[in-house]
Amino acid sequence: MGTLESSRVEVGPGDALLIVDVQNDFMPGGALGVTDGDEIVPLVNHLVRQFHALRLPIIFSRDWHPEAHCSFVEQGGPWPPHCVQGSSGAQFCPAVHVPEDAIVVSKATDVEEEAYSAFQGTGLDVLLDQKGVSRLLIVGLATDYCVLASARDALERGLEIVVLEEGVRAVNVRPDDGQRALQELRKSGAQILRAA
Ligand code: VGL
Ligand code: ZN
Repeated sequence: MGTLESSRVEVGPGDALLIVDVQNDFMPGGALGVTDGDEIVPLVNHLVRQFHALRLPIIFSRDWHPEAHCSFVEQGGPWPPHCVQGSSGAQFCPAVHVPEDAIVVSKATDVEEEAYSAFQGTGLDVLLDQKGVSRLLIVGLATDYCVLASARDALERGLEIVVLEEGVRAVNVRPDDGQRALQELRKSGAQILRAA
């Protein structure tokens, strides 16, 4: 057992850490840069170190699109091309520590299907089940898309959810999309915590 200094959450067996899409293209200056997305990196690294020391599962999701993915503007989708498989923009932000034994889950890999959730088509639910995970701590990018969709899916699958507010940032196509996403998750039973 250990306490996360940053939030006074007690973590132990049954807990896992899900880090959503901390990829270059979602960092400021990236193809789909999230404002202040880089500010979450110190907290992410702190959590990674702590979960690693406790030998608890650490999952990194990544947006992993084929070229000409349906979500790209040229294909009629809403987004500029981003996170194309194998590109530098799709790499994890180099400032983020990815342990060798971390589990990497790739999503939205089908050219004709958008997938914001780390559970969509990845088998993540089975994997968490096998590892006896009952609660997921979620941080990453972006609050209003992939964090929201992943947390929703986790709640639907009966997992407990903790989202650390300092560990997420939003795209905010509408200015308060991020806050709305957290509000929805709170109403659905997720714990939304601020650092102490
Ligand atoms: C995401 C928009 C498009 C995300 C992915 O990771 O939140 N947002 N693709
Ligand atoms: Zn995407």
